[in-house]
Amino acid sequence: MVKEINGTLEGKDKRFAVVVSRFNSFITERLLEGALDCFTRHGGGEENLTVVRVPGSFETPFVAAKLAKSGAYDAVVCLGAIIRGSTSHYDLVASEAAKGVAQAALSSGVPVIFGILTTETIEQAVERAGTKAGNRGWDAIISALEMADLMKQIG
Ligand code: INI
Repeated sequence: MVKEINGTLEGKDKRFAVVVSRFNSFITERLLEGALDCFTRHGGGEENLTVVRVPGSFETPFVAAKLAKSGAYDAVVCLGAIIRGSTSHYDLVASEAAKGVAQAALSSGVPVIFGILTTETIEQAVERAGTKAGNRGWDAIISALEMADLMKQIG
């Protein structure tokens, strides 16, 4: 018989850190609301969730890596909103944020979840922050729950 390993979505006794960018806070605070709602509705205890605010998505990987390596968390969730403007800044911030979040997970051995929106317009960001396209903060916690349980099983 084929052996299959799947992560559950159980929040009880899971300890998560959520790194939230202040930049575009009108979006990122909605992502955080979705994340908190998802965590508690899957059995997570508020006392097991730590929110850390950073200036922008560019700073997120540095802080996420520190948190992941601290040994205090089963997963780190990164929330941010990178919205294209009229300069190349978007591409630089988005590229470093994505690479950095992946690197934080690989270097720490702890799941670090990419819940950072990268959108062409403010409207696209609003759609993904609790309106018609769901809430990526909620989705990020689902991924964290699954990955944290998977790591427990794999060891
Ligand atoms: N940070 C974001 O999180 N989203 C953005 O859309 C953004 N743009 O477009 O500029 C952004 N820039 C700030 C950046 O993350 C750093 O905080 C800043 O460059 C200081 O290092």
